[in-house]
Amino acid sequence: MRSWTAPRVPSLPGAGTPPVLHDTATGSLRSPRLVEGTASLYVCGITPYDATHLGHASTYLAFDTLVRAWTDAGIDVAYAQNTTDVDDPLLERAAATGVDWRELAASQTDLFRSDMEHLAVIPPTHYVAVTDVVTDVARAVTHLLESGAAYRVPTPDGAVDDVYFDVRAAERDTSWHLGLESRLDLDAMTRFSAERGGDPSRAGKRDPLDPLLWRGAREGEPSWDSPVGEGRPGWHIECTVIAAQTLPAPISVNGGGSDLVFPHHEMSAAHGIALTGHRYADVFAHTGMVAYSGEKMSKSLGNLVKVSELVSGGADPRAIRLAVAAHHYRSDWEWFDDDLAAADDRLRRWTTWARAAAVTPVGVAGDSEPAGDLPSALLTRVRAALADDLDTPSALDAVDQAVASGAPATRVDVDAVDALLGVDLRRAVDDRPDPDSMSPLTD
Ligand code: 5CA
Ligand code: ZN
Repeated sequence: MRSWTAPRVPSLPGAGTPPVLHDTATGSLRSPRLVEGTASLYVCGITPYDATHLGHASTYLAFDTLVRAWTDAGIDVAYAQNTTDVDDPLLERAAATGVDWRELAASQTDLFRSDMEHLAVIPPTHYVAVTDVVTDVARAVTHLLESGAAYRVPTPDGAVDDVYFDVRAAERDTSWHLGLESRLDLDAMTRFSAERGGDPSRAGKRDPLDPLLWRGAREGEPSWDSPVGEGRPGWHIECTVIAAQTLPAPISVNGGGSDLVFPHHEMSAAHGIALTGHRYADVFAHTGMVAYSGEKMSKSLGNLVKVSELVSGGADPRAIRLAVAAHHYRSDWEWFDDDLAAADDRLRRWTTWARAAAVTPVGVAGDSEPAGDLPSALLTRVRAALADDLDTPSALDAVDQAVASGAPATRVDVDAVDALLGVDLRRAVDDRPDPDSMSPLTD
């Protein structure tokens, strides 16, 4: 599936340090392992039934910062992201609004692409829709049935079978165990399973926590003919299959919001080991939850601040990016409406400062280094902040201090803010790109 247009990323003198990241599975800071010099990243994508809100944006901006830091450290990055374009909440929204579910998914995915372009997010190498891998998921489910890691559960009327993953069999036959990734106790797992798409009380399961792998066809629901029978994929297996198809195992970093710690990433990891025999991911990284009006911002609650609405209301996307970067990616935080004005102030101060920099043509990543440039003190500070578990608040402080020092910006300073923080200071604040002149989405 097409992703979106990449922003221009200036190359910087010298090289950054690859970041250490907090790993949920060990509770410690770790340096993600690379495979043959390449860092691989899988980030769980949107379920496209409503527009990108600031919670999603903050998750994708955090991993964009990781991609930028890796690239600056001279590391090749392979990045995959899915879009859950067939799932219960999407189907429910489509039914409630009388829109075809495919059209709803396509239009919201398009809006997400344009939000990501506005926010200067580097696109994934592989952007994969679940509806494009249904047969591959069915084959994986067949494999799990054959190896004894999965079993069929008929619906109460016996009309169709669903297929479930057998967590106890996986614990017996692989190096995975419940809690390996989430480090939660059984009570918490059961609660989260019920709250986050699981069905611990479904009759006929071997264990309440066994997750759905394949949902047999129901009247009025989309379904595909497949080796495992007519139906559609369960949630966790979609990410396992897409990651296995696009990235080497183990993935260097498996990422998403902290609402995915359990069951989603625990079960993706279990499916991965059961399918490939390899550990699923080296580091499991999770972003904090963004709240609004006192509660987690979520499509199901409807307390959303949408990126597209902020932008169409006149917000400078760079200010949105700065407002998000003012929070550490791991903290839970609440969006307040005046956050944007504060970020806009900061952006104005920074662009005024940047005007002093020599505005000569800049190199882009892959070009040879601009001759004669050395890392500036600011670049060194920003690199050090990001190397320390993507500490964007400290990086913003470093820029604030450089701006306040009275010393003029150098070209390297301006490039550093652009390449590492995704904020291009060469454009004045009121110099908005004409939305109609934005480059078209490419394959
Ligand atoms: N399609 C699945 C993942 S396979 C999904 O969770 N979709 S989502 O649209 O609900 O969320 C997309 C991404 O945004 C996920 O990584 C999720 O963890 C993250 N996310 C959702 N809500 C918030 C929030 N309020 N704050 C921060 N991140 C969030
Ligand atoms: Zn996922």
